[in-house]
Amino acid sequence: MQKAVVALESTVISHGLPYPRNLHLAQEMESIIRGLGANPATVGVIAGEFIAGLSPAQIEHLATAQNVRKVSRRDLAIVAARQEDGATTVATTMWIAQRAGIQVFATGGIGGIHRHTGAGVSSDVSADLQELAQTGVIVVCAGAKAILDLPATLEYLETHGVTVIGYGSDEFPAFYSRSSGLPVDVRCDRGEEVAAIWQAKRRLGLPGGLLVAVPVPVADEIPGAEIEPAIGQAVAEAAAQGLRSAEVTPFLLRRIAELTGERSLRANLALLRNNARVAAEIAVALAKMN
Ligand code: PSU
Ligand code: MN
Repeated sequence: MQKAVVALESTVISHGLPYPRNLHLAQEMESIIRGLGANPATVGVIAGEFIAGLSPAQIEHLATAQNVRKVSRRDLAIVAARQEDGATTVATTMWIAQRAGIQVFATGGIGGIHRHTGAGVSSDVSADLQELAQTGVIVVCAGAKAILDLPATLEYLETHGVTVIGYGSDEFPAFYSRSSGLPVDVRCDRGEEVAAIWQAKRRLGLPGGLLVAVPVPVADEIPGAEIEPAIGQAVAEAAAQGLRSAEVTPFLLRRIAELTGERSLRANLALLRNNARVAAEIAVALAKMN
């Protein structure tokens, strides 16, 4: 039997959570995965080298170092040529995981299409979406934050042939909240069901990833109506400051955490741990089938 492996991203460590919670969480996700019989492989860039399976010291470095570049697809060649360190997003973690032969990846929230603040449709579309369309990795997340335009994000995934699975859920979850009012394509309640859909997709020769959306645990949920004022304020501030490109998402995440305090941090940590568990279940089921 081939060994089950779960990839983990590092942008959430360097840019998504405050120190020292980021470091503890990264260590905890690895130990949850080990406890379920799979190997964790935290992904990142060290001195220009793409690594799937960072050492504890390398994880600590990315958790503490200042000014670590957030590496999306467009940044891969820059950090490689300049031998820089980097924290990988969902897009680049998928790309590196696939090169390393890893099929399952646990994260918190994926990037998506941002809400538009002025006239027209937002042109801020995360590279995560395009990566899901072309790179063959199962991504386990808690949906996407409602800082994004969730209907537009799901339309994009549909257009590009990305199957969206609700894990124990008929709805696409909205990160802090368990529901968004938007349906998923199919519901699965066990890792084996996800593994079967993945195997069928591969057998059919369909390219791209699979998105598995797991609602935040009930005890840590923040209902949409409670989180929405903070989201609205953060989105308005980002627009007023004229933020663009890679700085938008980290700004929104930090402002919402500031505006909602310890509670949003607790929800964020709880859903990351939960996603590590679900990803390990899927990876173990997949290893048994192979
Ligand atoms: N959403 C979250 N937490 C995160 C991110 C998104 O709730 O930490 C990070 C992930 O690494 C994701 C990236 O891949 O932000 C998306 O950034 P952008 O919107 O700039 O593509
Ligand atoms: Mn963006």
